[in-house]
Amino acid sequence: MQLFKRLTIVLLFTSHLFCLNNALAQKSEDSRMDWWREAKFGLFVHWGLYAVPAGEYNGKTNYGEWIMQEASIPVQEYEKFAPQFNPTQFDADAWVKLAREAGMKYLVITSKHHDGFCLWPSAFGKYNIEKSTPFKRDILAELAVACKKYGVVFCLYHSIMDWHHPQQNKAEMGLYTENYLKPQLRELIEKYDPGVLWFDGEWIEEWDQKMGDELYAWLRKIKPNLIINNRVSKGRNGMQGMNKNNAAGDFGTPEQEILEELPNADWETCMTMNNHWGYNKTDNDWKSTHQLIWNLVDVVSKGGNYLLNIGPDATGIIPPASVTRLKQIGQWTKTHEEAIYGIEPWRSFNDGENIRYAQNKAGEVLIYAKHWPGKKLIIRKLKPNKGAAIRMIGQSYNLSWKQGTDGIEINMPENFKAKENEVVVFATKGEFQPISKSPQIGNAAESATGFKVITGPAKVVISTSSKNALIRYTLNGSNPNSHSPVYKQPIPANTNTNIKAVAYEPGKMPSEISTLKLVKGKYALNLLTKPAAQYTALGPVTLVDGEMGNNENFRKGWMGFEGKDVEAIIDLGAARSISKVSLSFLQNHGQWIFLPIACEVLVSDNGTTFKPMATKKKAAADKMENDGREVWDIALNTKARYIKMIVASQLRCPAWHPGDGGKAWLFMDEITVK
Ligand code: FHN
Repeated sequence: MQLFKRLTIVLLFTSHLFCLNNALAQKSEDSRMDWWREAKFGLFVHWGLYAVPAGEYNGKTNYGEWIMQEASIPVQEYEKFAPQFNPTQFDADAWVKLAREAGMKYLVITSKHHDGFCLWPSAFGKYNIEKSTPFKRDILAELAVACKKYGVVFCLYHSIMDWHHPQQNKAEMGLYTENYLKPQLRELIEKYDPGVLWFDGEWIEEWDQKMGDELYAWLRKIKPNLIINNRVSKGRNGMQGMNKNNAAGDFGTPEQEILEELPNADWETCMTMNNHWGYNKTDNDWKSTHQLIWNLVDVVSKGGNYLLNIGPDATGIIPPASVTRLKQIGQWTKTHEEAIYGIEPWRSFNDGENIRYAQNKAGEVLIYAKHWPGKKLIIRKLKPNKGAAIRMIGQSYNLSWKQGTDGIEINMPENFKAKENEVVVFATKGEFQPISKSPQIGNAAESATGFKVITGPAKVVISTSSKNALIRYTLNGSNPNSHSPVYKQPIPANTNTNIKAVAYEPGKMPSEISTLKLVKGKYALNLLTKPAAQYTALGPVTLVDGEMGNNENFRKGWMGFEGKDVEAIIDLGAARSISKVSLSFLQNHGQWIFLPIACEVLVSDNGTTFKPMATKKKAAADKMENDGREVWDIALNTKARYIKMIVASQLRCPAWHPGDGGKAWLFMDEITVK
């Protein structure tokens, strides 16, 4: 008996150790994750001293929670915000009720952001709500109580990076971790019992994977069922958020973007409603409720969670635009609960850009349409079982359907009037259908980016590798169908054209829709490097359309490339004399955007063999450099038809940057040729 008992203890301990080192590599069977996987939708709250300046400092108004760093505010200056932080309008019950009614089942609030200020009466240090502000109340305790009342799981964001603590430096990071970081984490767990610890700021050079993995194991010993994100250690692949190695963490953390594929791992996209995490009083660039609901659908169809952010102001008020959106989202989730909770990915998550699939525990396939489909909805990857009812979620309709030449046609109810921009959902039992291979429009580079810049008459080739496939296309952006023209020869074009094409292979469903946008620019530019999905602007034409990007809201008019060099070729159409080429770049240290370190320019007459002409170099980024646009003029004084530019990115954030080692962004805008 004794031996058996000892053996059991050893086995239990071993299995316990194993799960303590849970890496993100694949979805663990760990039941600890069940509530989180079921929850799907959470509220992120960025709140702290940065709400006092509300994004403004020295006349600039584009700051957020990074204001101390981006506006280079000395610690003693920034500490003066503490006695001004007195959020007397704060009402934890109202906040949590609003979140729950939006359909959110957990809440993650910044216990301590990078500025080091603590939103709870910590026994460690004085830089906290009780000892440094007139407010003194325990914000976290009030929220934890409200969360319990409404059945919302209380969770905490905690920054490893700390701009306030004097021991956060290479030499004393061990002391900072043992004497401050861990005692505060233990305090937070014991006082507030968070369901998730959401780490951030792990990119600093003072933190490494060994420290992160050890912290993960240490925390799991204190609270075995605690869930911890992958920013506790150093496995994250930049803003894409998933682990690229075996570093600890229970879920990946894509930020401001949604995975484009189905990963075999737990993940959660965090996103702002406007462009700032922390309160910014001038930022009214709000995503629509429709887009936010579609983001939620897009995420859950790929098995992820959606953590949507609010940035309350310094009085404790949630911006009205955020409240409106949360209430409108709640109106939708209330009638679509079965389409969000308790679902799993189906074998394919999409059918084009405006249809998503998922499946529920009853074995029905859910079909999500971004917009009201009109008389009928056409789907391709799912064929309902014979006689199977097609339900409309939240309504009491059973819809008829038939096999059409463009896919399965589901007939919408005659007398149902969907609201403008309403996501509609259907459910039925059925089987996956193999579909034809999508055609390629333009050359490989163009079909990868989805754009082609033209300066005049052009001919566009549509091709497919699948034999006896029929290609049908449209030129006005509408979806091709079985009545659209058949592709027979290259398509002539001489102006902005939105080409869409579908392939029809015998015995298969029509292919997914391929698109290529032809945009008329000053120069025929072939961008050989794919930009980040969320910084594509108008496509390559953005670089040659004469429109300057907006330095404040750099999502407008810039192309962003994360952690890679950029290559582009301009075709002048004929050999021309060229005095110089000018390229403009953006620098914004706070957003990890850096100038290039070099730009090499080559020329050619035939577009294949290029002769190096000039290179402009620049030392690696310097923290004292100003943010904003910089134009690089590179003299050529030559005659040629083609100009190739190879732009060498900073690639990684420099050692002095908080993002040290993290991927650096390169933002490009206008390229002009003189
Ligand atoms: O630097 C932080 C930022 O302030 C914000 O907290 C986001 C939200 O996850 N995380 C970091 C940027 O990646």
